[in-house]
Amino acid sequence: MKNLIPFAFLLMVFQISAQNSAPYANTTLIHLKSVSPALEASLNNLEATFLSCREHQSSSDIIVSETALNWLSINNIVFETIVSDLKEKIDNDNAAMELLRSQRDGEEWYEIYRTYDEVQDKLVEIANSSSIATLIDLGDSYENRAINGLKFSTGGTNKPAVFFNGCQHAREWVTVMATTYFADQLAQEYATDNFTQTLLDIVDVYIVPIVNPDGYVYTHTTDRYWRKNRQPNANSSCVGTDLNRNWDADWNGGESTSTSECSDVYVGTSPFSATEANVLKNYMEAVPNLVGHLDIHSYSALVLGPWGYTNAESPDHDEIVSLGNAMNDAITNTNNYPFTFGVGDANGALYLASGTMPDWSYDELGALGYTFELRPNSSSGGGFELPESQILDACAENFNGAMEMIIWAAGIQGGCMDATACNYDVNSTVDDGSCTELDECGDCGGNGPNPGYDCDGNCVTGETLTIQLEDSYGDGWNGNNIIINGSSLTIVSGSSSTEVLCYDSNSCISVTCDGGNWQEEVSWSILSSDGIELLSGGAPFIGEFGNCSAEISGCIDPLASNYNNLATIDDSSCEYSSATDVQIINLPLGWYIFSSFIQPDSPSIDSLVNSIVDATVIIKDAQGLAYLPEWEFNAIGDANVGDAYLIKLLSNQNLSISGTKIIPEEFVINLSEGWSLLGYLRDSPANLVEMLTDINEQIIIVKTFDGSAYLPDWDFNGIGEMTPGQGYQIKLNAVANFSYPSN
Ligand code: 0X9
Ligand code: ZN
Repeated sequence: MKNLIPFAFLLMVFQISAQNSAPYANTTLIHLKSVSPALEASLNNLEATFLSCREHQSSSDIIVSETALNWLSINNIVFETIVSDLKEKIDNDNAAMELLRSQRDGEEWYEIYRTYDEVQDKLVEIANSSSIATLIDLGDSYENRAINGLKFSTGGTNKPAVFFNGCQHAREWVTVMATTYFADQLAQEYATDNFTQTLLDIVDVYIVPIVNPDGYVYTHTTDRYWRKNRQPNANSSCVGTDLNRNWDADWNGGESTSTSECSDVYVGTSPFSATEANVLKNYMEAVPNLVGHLDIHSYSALVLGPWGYTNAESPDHDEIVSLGNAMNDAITNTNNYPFTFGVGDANGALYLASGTMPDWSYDELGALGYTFELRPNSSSGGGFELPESQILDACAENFNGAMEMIIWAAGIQGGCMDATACNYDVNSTVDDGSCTELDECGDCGGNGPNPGYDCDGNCVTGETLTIQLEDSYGDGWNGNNIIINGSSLTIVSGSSSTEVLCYDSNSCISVTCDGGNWQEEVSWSILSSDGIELLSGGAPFIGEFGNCSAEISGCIDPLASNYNNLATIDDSSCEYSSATDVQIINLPLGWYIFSSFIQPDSPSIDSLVNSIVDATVIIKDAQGLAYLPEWEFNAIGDANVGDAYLIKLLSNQNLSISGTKIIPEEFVINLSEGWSLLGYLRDSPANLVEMLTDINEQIIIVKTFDGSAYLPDWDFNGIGEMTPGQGYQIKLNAVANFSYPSN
């Protein structure tokens, strides 16, 4: 696998990953506000998978079959639908991920979820580029995959050591990214940052991103929500042990455990009966002077300290709370994404669990053993499928939290040691680079007054608005936020809240409200300083108020004789003096795939996009040849009829193409085996399956720029209609040619 060239590898990933949705055909992801043990038992009988985590029992995210869904409705049990067709959601996520992969050259490693093989390669790369990181091989998984990691050490013996691992649970993909990022960043900071050098001179650090490689691979190939390892069980057709129930600390103690082989929390036949738990145990026992351990999971946004199996206080309670709070604050302060720290069941935020890894590392090795539950905080934030756009934020949060454990292990007090700085800390023993200055309002490290206010908190521009927030159920806004010109407000708990904001009445104020569960309970209104209601609504909501210029409709094509330069939306009224045919293509900000039904008068790609050149970053053809306006570099040459092109723009644009309209039925499109970019040559939308019926046998997949896919083998058309102006990525198993039907 390792030696395959990247492109072939990339295609393979998609072929296999398309099937990890199969177990979720005809299932729905729902959210229940309260789950009694009786209800949990009934749902389990009707096929339900609890995605567990935060607030289990008092509220839960559950994958249910159609039968279970009907049963809930018949019994009048109130639930919220998060994803109505889970299989389609996984398919769409896979297609979107694949599109990201095909558009990027791999340099943005942490912006795409990575496979086991990619992580293995990355660990080697980090080891090769760092003077203090060595690749460690802890042992093999049940299916004989290597469990690898990195050891950071500057030499010496019996130094305090800390151990970090991700992915005991296969489906928790972001933990693999976050632990790999942690290792990568640590290596880079060691090379450049004095404070990190000081830390790593004192402490040895072990990082193992994937401790359950078989399960992780299985979530890519076969079942996106697999949790356990892949070890068969005697006398049962059900596979796998929950690694985080297989450790010898209150093993099989009954807190979120099961002795049923089919359960997601199956404890195994004895402590360390799971190959991977045993490999980890042997390795960790041999690390001298292990003082800290962090087991990284998702999702719930929590920091958890020992014990996990009981609410009784541990012998080192005070120290555990102090480090736990330090890690929790470091995470939360990274991006203001709130985490919660707790021990035991964290005051009901989670549940107790017997036989977990951090309880074992604390109990047996005397290392302070913690669990992180990374982003998101709930299923409505993506659950185990944290959007790829948030991977880097999650990685940065985890990095700052984990660094606190290294700082604690080093036994130093990091802080600002410059006596002239406003945050000078007399107690610090090492300067951590945090020294800062007073801002114009006299706040140490502040950013000056909030927009619209002076340093005393007076509203200096425009008016003071009153925002009234209500929740009809009385339990807060459940993750929803109203964002008014960038200021985010919510009700944390209870039924109402009143806030004030300062705004400039000469401007246009944008308002959105979204992001959480139970949106029908949400309402709000915005009042002017003299009590007049300016806007009101619920969730979801997108709108604006204030001085927002109305949209003007008209002809927006500069080539037309009746071009209206004030118009913002096209009303199809454009008239052209000559017999020239024109197509206006609406191109969105970011990446898009476009094509045209016009044979352009001037076909070279640079003259084609001349009117939008300032907003164009790059255009690529199917061969990867590029046009880069900034460099005046055009490797594409002329645009070909029937082809489509990838384009990246800095803002929305209307591209006008003039020339001669193509007669679709007279134009033969030749497609090669493998990937191509296919244009659409008709002037009105039509069903994709009907358009491509002549080459259906050869099609493996067709995709759009936004990740929708047509998969003939699965009889799945997530694209629907082909649209004029759009282009499509298409993969064929053999060469083929065809023509579109007539307009
Ligand atoms: O159940 C688990 O193993 C962990 N949660 S997850 O959703 N990632 O599976 C939590 C285990 C730690 N629990 C406590 N410390 N209470
Ligand atoms: Zn987990």
